[in-house]
Amino acid sequence: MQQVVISGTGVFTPPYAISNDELVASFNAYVELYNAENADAIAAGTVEAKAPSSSAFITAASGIETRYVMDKEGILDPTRMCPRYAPRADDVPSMMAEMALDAATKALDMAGVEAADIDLIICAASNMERAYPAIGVEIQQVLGAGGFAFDMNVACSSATFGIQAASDMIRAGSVRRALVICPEITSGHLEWRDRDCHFIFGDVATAVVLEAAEAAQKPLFKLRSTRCATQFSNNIRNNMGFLRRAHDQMDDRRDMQFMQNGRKVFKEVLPLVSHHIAQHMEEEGLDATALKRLWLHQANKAMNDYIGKKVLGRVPEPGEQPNILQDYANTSSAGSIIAFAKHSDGMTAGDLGLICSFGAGYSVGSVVVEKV
Ligand code: CO8
Repeated sequence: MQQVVISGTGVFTPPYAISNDELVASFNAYVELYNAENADAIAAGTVEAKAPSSSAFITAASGIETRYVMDKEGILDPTRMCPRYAPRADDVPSMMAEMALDAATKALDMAGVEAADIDLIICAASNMERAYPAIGVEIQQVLGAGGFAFDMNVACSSATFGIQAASDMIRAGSVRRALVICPEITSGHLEWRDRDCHFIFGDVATAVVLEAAEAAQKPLFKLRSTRCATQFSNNIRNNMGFLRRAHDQMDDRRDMQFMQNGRKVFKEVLPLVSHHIAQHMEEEGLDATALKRLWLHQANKAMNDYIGKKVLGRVPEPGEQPNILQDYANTSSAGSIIAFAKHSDGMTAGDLGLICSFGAGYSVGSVVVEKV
């Protein structure tokens, strides 16, 4: 069996940032317009008035302070409340491929690997810009990579599930070098008119280079082991799909965007993740207290504080469980990888760390790495 290493990471950060204050100002302007337009129905009790959002609530409930997006104007326009992306001709790279190219180039540079030497690309994300051809195959082409590529969607756990799939193939010898890329355009499937969730997500792309250890010039981390688990739940759901037309449902329905029961997710996912990590450690014969760094999924600061304490058996020291959600918000599958890419310095050879994602499905993925 081949030993697998991570030798490069890359993060593409979109050009526009939206602060909580900017987001709330536009949301509240939208609410005023909505309530004025529906004043009669609200008075008659047939339509519910919308309540305003607040920056103080967002920061306290989530830890999020700002987010990056691919378009700011459309999102902040109270008469629109969603990004505006011009359709692209078939011979122009898609948005996901463009974002992926930036993150992948950075990761390849770090690894000292040529695109042509990559023989597997997994485009792992919580939504694909189109049904087919696979975005991964397009990325393979714009990057100039060899081998083969495919798309996979396990929502927030797409990156860790992608890392497990790629590393299993490297171990088995069917590929030598892989890129797991997570281009997340969450702004396209977030309901910006819903105050319960309008603040949660941001856009980004991440890339990770995985190689057979004997082929790697600049190994950063050995991959010790991976574990994936799923358990069906409707508490995070998006019903947008190709059967819409057949269902005679072409209208602007709420369930065609991201929906969640945040409180239930909070309560149900925390024990699932804590148990998953404990079991992974036990099966590996590792004591979780030996973990020097936790790069957790970035959905909610309180969730991460809880998991960090549960795993280490104490409140993590500053830097042991780095968060990036204050700057990037929840970027679905990319969150734990941004934390890993930006906060893996200061570790010494032999130090262990854990990348862990969790989210819709439900899904949980964990990756134990050892600093080279
Ligand atoms: N401003 C002011 N008040 C608000 C707002 C707001 N924006 N929103 C809600 N409130 C009010 C509520 O109405 C409620 O009022 P009341 O008590 O009078 O009823 C009060 O604040 C408390 O509301 P909540 O109970 O909902 O607040 P919470 O403390 O639970 O915080 C969170 C809400 C932050 C959403 C929290 O529940 C949470 O983080 N839950 C976990 C979420 C999570 O991890 N989800 C995973 C989703 S990510 C994923 O799986 C990927 C999916 C694919 C990507 C999709 C991309 C678009």
